[in-house]
Amino acid sequence: HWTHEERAAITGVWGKVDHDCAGTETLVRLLVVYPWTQRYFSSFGNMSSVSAIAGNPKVAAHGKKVLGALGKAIDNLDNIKQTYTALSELHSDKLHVDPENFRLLGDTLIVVLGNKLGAAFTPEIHAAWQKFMAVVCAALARQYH
Ligand code: ZNH
Repeated sequence: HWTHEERAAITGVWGKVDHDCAGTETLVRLLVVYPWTQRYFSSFGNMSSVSAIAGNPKVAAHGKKVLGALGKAIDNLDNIKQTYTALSELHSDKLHVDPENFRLLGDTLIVVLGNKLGAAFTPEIHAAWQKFMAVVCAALARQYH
């Protein structure tokens, strides 16, 4: 269900950005802009200020992990649901993450990508990434019941 242009937009951006850096920045922004998301990361230590969050090594490591998982979705664009079955079960049954937060993370990542790429992040590329993140969110929310 992806057009050739959408595939090119998704993989093209992925090839251009530093994943670790984008992952860390996305998670920092999520935790700063939507502070209620911090409740899921009580084991991560100090999140008392923007600089504490930005300097928290566990936040950075987790941001990288999340982007690593997005890379798996990009490698399996035609099979995202199955790729995320176990991850969806984990977020539902063990982590109890409200799936609304997946959408917030997707929107935050898109802001970060837009910032990094500037004019190269065209409206068409933006639209393809919005569709991609919507599919990712749906796949992650799939095992909730
Ligand atoms: Zn998540 C974990 C992915 C979103 C919360 N995650 C995780 C992991 C991964 C992920 C890969 C790891 C797993 C293992 O270890 O096995 N996520 C992901 C993705 C996304 C997400 C892809 C989207 C896109 N998460 C999310 C959100 C939240 C979360 C939004 C909230 C807010 N996660 C989480 C937690 C955890 C995870 C809490 C656990 C951490 C620790 O370390 O403890």
